[in-house]
Formats: sequence, structure tokens, C-alpha cells
Amino acid sequence: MMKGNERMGQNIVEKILSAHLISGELTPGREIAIRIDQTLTQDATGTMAYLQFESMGLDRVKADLAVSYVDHNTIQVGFENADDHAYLKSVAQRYGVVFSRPGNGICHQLNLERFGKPGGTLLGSDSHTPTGGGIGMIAIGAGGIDVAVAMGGGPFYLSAPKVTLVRLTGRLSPGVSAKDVILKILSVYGTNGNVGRILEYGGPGVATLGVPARATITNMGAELGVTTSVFPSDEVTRAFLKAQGREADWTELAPDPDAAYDQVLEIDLGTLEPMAACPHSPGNVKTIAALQGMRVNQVLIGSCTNSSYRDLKTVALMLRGRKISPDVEVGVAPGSRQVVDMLAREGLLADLVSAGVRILENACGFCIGNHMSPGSGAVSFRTSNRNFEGRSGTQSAQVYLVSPETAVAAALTGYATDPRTLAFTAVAEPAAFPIDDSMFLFRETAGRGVPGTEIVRGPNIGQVPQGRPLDRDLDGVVAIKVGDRITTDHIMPAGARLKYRSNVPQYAHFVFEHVDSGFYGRAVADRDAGLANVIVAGLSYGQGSSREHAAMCPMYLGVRAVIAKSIERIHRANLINFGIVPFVFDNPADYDGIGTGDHLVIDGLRAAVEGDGHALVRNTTRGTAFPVSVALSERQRILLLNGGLLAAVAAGAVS
Ligand code: MIC
Ligand code: SF4
Repeated sequence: MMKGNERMGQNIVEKILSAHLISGELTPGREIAIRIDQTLTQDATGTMAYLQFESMGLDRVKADLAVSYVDHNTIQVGFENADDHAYLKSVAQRYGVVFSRPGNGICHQLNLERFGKPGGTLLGSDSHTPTGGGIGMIAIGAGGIDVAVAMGGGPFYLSAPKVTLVRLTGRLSPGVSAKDVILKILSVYGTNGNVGRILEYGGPGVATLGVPARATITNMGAELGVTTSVFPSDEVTRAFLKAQGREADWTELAPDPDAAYDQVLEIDLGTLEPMAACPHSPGNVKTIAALQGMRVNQVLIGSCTNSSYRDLKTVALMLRGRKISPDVEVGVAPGSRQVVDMLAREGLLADLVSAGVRILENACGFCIGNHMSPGSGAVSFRTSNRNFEGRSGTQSAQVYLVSPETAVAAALTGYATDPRTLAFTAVAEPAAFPIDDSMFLFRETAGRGVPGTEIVRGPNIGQVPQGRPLDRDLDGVVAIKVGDRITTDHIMPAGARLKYRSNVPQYAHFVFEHVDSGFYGRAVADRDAGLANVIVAGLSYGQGSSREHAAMCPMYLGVRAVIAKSIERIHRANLINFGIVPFVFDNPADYDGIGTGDHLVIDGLRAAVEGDGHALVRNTTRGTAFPVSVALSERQRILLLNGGLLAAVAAGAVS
């Protein structure tokens, strides 16, 4: 990394970050602030992001480009989703945001196709925003409020990362694809312990991968827990942008020859084989060979990981003239309207339909458990990126994450099958994609907005809960004790509950719903008795989604602190943004000596946050005490003391 005045060659990460640096220095672990060129929101996190943006009192967006996508809640059971869409559309027009209508496609696929620019920065209120790394952006997922600040032209704060070079050599064999590359990396690094790191891809193997394949790989960097992942911008990138009618957006991006890295991982693409992430973690990776012969009940192809033209054409050609197994239900959800259009014009949709595939909407759909939940105990092979327990909508389902090729092999045979046993036609990236941006509204007023636009607020549009200044002492109760790798899907379920995203009091009923159905009642009772609620957790608390509701709703229920063995990046930032202190155990073994319902006291909680972050927790139920700490930047300290970001802005403590 770049240190002091020492002149060293820069890697790609350093090049982009230093070109966007507003404050701080690129020393790993130090807080830096960067300028954000583009922002994206999606509907499930977007309503709160725009409500927060509105509360900041700005008259228009100031980022180069802000896009509001509607892709998550498109099922529209009841009035709630449609209310959200109407609010999002009107608020976009008012403040100068481009609005991507429902039906246009999944935010990450669309941003890659139509807006991503090599060398730029993108901040999105969705954890898979790093998909943009496939086109050479530093693209980062964050909570909605951080995106609202960036939309308003404010900086984004993060820890300067360590950079790992993933050096690719060789070429993938037929039947092995980009998903297998990232599954391989997940098998090496796992889903925890990678916070504060960015993966930079390099080596001669890069040139063998198209932009959508690169985007599949950077997309699932989110599952590693890294800050983001980035590919160089080369002739392949230029060809993709040219095919999208955007060659002018291309710039070359390569590391300097003497660039340094904190760590190097070598991967020979030629040695990779088809793999699957097994229940219930993207890090639980096995080869398909090891699963060969296992019965498969459902196959779903799509999501922001694997829904490009190349992926779905490959699927259609594999299915051409064949029928899916009578024992498997198969669905395909394309990533964008452009992809659907191309499949339709080339007759590939007909191949899918005649094989027996159910054609699903080009949206997040099944990936977020919105529909297509598997039967009880069913085995589902999916090309998406998360297989957390219950996320599919069926608690007992066994979800495996696989490549499109492996998914088709299972669809045809009804069993886990190595796709290399099937015939393949290599699919090239097209020389020209059909361009039709008519489902992107308000491009002509982007960045300016239309003052006077009436903002539509149906009954589903609630308010952002307000934080309150940090208490002098903590007088609290362990409202729940959970284990390792608790995801934001555990904390704040999506699926059928997703429609309450704009209504925090209503959504709060479902916090930890599937982990402990008594949580809500206990938390409300403690809160109403004037006690603070505390969440005690194991390793890697808050993995997964960027949903700030996993902090906002607990805050609403009176949660004031989390004490965990470790906390993941986005969720930790969200906790601070909502005034919840993210403590970690100094001695992880102290976790064992705490139980749900224990009474915990920290004398001088405020003083600890003002000071060095060290505190002693007294467990008065058990008569024990244990040390905890929270490492904070000056800015984070101010946020916590004031009760979160909005409260700090309102108090004039931060701008
Ligand atoms: C997800 O894949 O979990 C989501 C739904 O896209 C989330 C965002 C959300 O919860 O709205 C994410 O990845 O950040
Ligand atoms: Fe949508 Fe799934 Fe991608 Fe999240 S992971 S953005 S739910 S497709």
C-alpha cells in the first residue's frame, strides 16, 4: 500500500481510491472518506433511503448519477409494494434521480449494462453492489442512509482496505464457469474474517472472462465479507461497453508493474471443476462430484449473480430440444429487459418454454424468498448467491448455490450431475446489445429534479425512527443470545415480510422471527420498562444483506448495544448509524458465560464511547464481569453519542 511520501507503483484499488480520496490516508485500517460518483438504491432499501434523504433538507441530488431501481418487491400482494413504487417514482422525479421502473430488471445487472464506468466509484444500498467491480468500478454496498448522504454529494467513510491480488491463469474448461471461480475462492477464504479487504483480480486468465462473468465473481465477493472486488478494465471491457453503445465510457485500468499487494491468491482456471455451496452457507463449498446422484427437486436460474445474456443463452442451448425431468420444477428469471428481449428475438425463450421451464419475472423474485419457495425439506439448486436457512421462504429447504450449467444438468436429470458430462455450445458476448432505455425515467432531469413535484405518500410510507443520545450508563437485559454467522436474514427476514420495509413499527414485529419468536414481546416489555435491550452474538454477526432495517428495527425496539465475537462491515456501520454500540468481547470465551435474560450493566457507557472504547460489563444475574471494546473513528464516536447519523446531523454535530 501507499505509505507516507514513498512513491510506489499503485494497484487498481489504490488508483481508484486515491483519485477519489477526500480525507485520510490509504493505510489499511485507517478511516478514509471518498467521493462517490454514482449511487444506486433498490426499492426494499430505497424508501427509507429517500425518506432519510428528504429529512436532510437538500434540494436535489449531487452525485454524478443517482438511480433508483425497483426490482425486489415486484410481486405486489396487497397495496404496500405499489405504494412504495409510487413514492419512489415521485421522489426520484422531485430530486433528480433516474427511476428504473419495475419490469426493467435487477439493479446490479442494469447498472452494469447501462451506467457502470471503469475507474469510477459506486455506492449502493444493496450488498451486491460490488457486481460493478466486473466493469472496473470500486462499487460498495452500504446502508440506505450512507447512500442518501452520498446522493447529496457527501463522502462515504470506510476503512482503508488491505488488497489481495487474485491472480488468474489458464482458462475455464467447458461446463465450468464464473460461479465456480467464486465458489472456489469461497472455499479458500470462507464467509468470515475477510472484513477490511478488497480483492483485485489480475493475471492472464482475466482476459478469458467476459464482463458478465467478471461481474458474477465480484457479485459474490459480498459473501466473503470483503469490502468489494474489482477487475481491470481492458479490451474485453471496451468490447462490452461498445456493444452497449457506451464505448466513450471506457478507460483502461491496470495496476502499475511494481504494484504491491498485501496477499496473493493464485487460481489456475483450467483446474477448476463444478462446485456447489451447500446448506446453509455460501462458504460451505463441495464439488459436484461429491454430491453426484443426490436427488434435486427444484432448479431456479437467475438473480444478480447469474442472469446475463451469456448465462441464459447457455441454459437455453443446453435445454434445446430436450425436456426437464418430470420430478424437478424449473424456473428462469432473466436479469434485465435487455436479456429477455434478446432471448425472445433469438427464439431462446421458446427453447426454455418447450423444455418445461417456468418463465419468471426479470426481478429478484425467488432469490429473496418472494416466491417459488421449495416444498418442505426439498433440495433446491439455485444460481443465486445466498443459501441462508429459511431465506427461500421454506425453513426446512436445502438450498445449493451452483452455476447455470450445473443447474441445467440437475434440471435434466433430476439429480446432482456434473455438467461436464453434457454437450456445450460456447456462447460469445454479442457484438451489439439492443438498447432501449425507455424504462429509465427522468433522465432528462437527472441531477436537477423537478421542484414542486408532489411526493406520493400512501399509507405504507412510514417514518424513519429517531435515535436518542447515548445513555450515561447501560442498564440492560440480554434480549437474545445468538450463535455464529447470524445473517441479516435471521435478524430481519425478507421474503413475505419484505412489504413492510417502509413501515418500521410494523416490520419490527418480525425481528428474529424465525430464530426466537418470543424476541419481539420481550424486547417491547424491556423497552417499556425503561431497560436497554442488548443482543449477544458469536462470530461474524450481521453477515449478508445491507438492509439497515436490521439495525433500525432493533433500535426501535430499544436495542442499545450488541456484544459479539465479531461483526461484519456493513452491519456494523448500520448499527453505528442508528446509535447502537457494536461492542466485541475482549475474551471471546466470555460469550459462554451469558444467557438470554441476564441483567447487564455498564457504568460509564457514554464515557467509554467518548474515551478509548473499553468498558467493563457487569452481569448482575450471574455475579460476573467481563471486558468489551469498540474501536471507533472520531466521526463514529460522534454518531453514537448523538444517537445515530440523523440525530447527529440534526444536532449539527456532523454535516
Ligand atoms: C439481499 O440479497 O439480501 C438483498 C435483499 O438484496 C439485500 C438488500 C435488502 O435487504 O433489501 C442486500 O443484499 O443488501
Ligand atoms: Fe436481488 Fe437476490 Fe441480487 Fe439481492 S441477491 S439484489 S435479492 S437478485
